[in-house]
Amino acid sequence: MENTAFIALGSNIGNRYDNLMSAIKHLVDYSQIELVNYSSIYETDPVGYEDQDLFLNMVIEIQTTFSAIELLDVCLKTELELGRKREIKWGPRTIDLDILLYNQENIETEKLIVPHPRMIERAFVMIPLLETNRDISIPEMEKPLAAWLNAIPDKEGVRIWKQKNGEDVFEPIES
Ligand code: GSY
Repeated sequence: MENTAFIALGSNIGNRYDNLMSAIKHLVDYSQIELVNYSSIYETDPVGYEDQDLFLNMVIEIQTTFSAIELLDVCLKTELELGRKREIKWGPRTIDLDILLYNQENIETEKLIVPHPRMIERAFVMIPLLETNRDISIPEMEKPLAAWLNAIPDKEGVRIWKQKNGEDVFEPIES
């Protein structure tokens, strides 16, 4: 499959772990999507609207034959199928799927901006993203992503919850 994309997942309603795993299963049910790598799961303090429950966040790397816009539609459909209702902006959510990177492309349409415009400010995105690939870079940015992470202030709000390769191993899809 010719395209590589990184997707951030977050959940802070219901069984947060099941929501993350179900979202990944929904995505890989499409023959056009293959899971290549995934981060550990982190428990994170809410950013933006702070009076809400803690999130679980992670990042996955996929390969896909979908275009970026098709992938966005699949992500939105998955959010809806898992019961997400868009109510309060920045508020609690069953599942949130954000396309962070799509190849090394800069995409700017009404529906989708890639690289995700707020990703480099968010420790809950950058820490799992860099776990999947330490050398990752963003199109047209001189510094590697790891250098941006150093500048983010709220890293203590992101704590490991389930380590990918620890004793408490998890696998989103059975191999
Ligand atoms: O942008 C994703 C939804 N979201 C999150 C999140 O996933 N994690 C944390 N820690 N805070 C958040 N605020 C929003 S909005």
